[in-house]
Amino acid sequence: MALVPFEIVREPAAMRARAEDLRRDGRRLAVVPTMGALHDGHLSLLRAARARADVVILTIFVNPTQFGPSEDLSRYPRDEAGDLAAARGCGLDLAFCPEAEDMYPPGSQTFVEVRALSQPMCGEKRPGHFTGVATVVSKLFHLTRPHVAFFGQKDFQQLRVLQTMARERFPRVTVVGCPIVREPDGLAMSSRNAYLTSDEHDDALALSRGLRAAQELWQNGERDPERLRGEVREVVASVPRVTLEYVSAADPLTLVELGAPAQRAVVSLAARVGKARLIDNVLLGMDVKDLS
Ligand code: PAJ
Repeated sequence: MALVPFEIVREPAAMRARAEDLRRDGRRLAVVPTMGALHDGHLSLLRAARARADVVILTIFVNPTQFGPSEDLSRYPRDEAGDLAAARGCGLDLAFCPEAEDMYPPGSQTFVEVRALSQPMCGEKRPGHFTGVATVVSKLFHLTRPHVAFFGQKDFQQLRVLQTMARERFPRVTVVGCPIVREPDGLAMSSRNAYLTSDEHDDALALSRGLRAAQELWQNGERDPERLRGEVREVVASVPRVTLEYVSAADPLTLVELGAPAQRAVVSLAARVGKARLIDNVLLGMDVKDLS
């Protein structure tokens, strides 16, 4: 039995007031921030939240400040009714679905920047992206007042940026990283997979295949970061319609590229397939739940 009746909140001030009330009643609050177009990856976060809190809050907000001028903000998939139905099946208690003008009143000029972690990898290709992410999640934390927040390993750099922001600015919020949920064929689930034709979907399997090959090398004792990167590049290069943006083998805590063998690594990539920009990664020598 749910502790509170399901509700949808749209006004930021009403969200903050509701969260304060729930806290005063002694409830433990979990938040799962999303941009909607929910798939099983998002639902896995909701289930993890359900297991660790009294009240599960889902936020659905396509955050304009994390999209570059030539990116897919206007065509990002949206399906609020479908999202709410799927999320309620996972025990959602409250959905916060604000409007952009309410999250960013005209003239807004205060942003949150997590410096070093936002620079490499996707940060190089998407200038300002992680500042947009850190800014909106900071606003969402202020409004939903969570005890615990859930993010996916799928967006590994984002997870590290947000864990660092939380440690420095919201030390009482526990940020939990959850494993990547994949399609049965290996493709990491993503709202942007909706942009792929079925041929492109098949091409995109090269990404998870490349990462699996690197993981197998690691399991066989390979620790040379350049060999791990090379393996991924080679597998992905066998599918000409996949354009790699980068392959990285970095320290999972600092995201600094490894220059020498290490005891743990995150091997990540970004690639373009058709109209989609896809990312994926594999964590080697450690588990996502051990990051904080
Ligand atoms: P979005 O892409 O909707 O993802 C919301 C959350 O779901 C993120 O924490 C993401 O890592 C997680 N997720 C996505 N695909 C996943 C998969 N296959 N397996 C496990 N988790 C997965 O990430 C964002 O939105 C935004 O940047 C946000 C944090 C909401 C800020 O706007």
